[in-house]
Amino acid sequence: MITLYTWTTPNGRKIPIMLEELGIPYTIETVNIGEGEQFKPEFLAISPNNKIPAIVDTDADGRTVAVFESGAILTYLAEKTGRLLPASGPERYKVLEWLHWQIGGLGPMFGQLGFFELRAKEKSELASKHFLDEAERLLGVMDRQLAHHSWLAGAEYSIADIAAYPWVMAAAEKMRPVLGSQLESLHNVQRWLALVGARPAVQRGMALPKAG
Ligand SMILES: N[C@@H](CCC(=O)N[C@@H](CS)C(=O)NCC(=O)O)C(=O)O
Repeated sequence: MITLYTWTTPNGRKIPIMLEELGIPYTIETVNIGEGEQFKPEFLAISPNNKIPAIVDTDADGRTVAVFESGAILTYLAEKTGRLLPASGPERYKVLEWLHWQIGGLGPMFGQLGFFELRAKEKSELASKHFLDEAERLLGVMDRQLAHHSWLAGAEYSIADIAAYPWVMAAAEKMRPVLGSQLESLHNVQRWLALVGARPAVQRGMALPKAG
């Protein structure tokens, strides 16, 4: 049985989407990062970088595997089930490329843009411009990739799509005042958003975890 430690943020929603897609049993433990629950010693024992998401997978003999970092968790679950990540060959590395592109680029840059544009009490024109330019560049890269491929990493739906979707939705919703007009002009990203968003597992996963 898998226990998922997560919260209502883009990184936090990737793993519920994956687990819903896989249809394997799991339970959710919420970690309210607004209340500092990510610093509790019992959570740090699983996720020493004090960030969600994390999982603990316990097998029938009581042996446990704990994994933190959303990209590592998606890869672990894909390999455990043989789904959404090719086992070998060039297609595997296309999925890993776009997964790592999201983890190292899209997520951090959108996160920084959200901080400087929406949450920081002190405004910084330089920081806002820097992260807006980078967020727009990344969305342009994504649009060009999707001009030639149905899904982010190629012809098949994969963990790369699952990793990127909650972040692009955050750009379309919470970050709409800064990224909305560019996003609306990116027709390939719009097509992809509709395609991913139509999946029942994505709809269920995006509604998790329940914050209460
Ligand atoms: N690279 C990490 C990023 C995880 C992350 O930034 N999580 C945020 C929420 S979206 C968090 O837990 N923040 C709490 C903190 O920084 O104290 C991943 O992909 O899992």
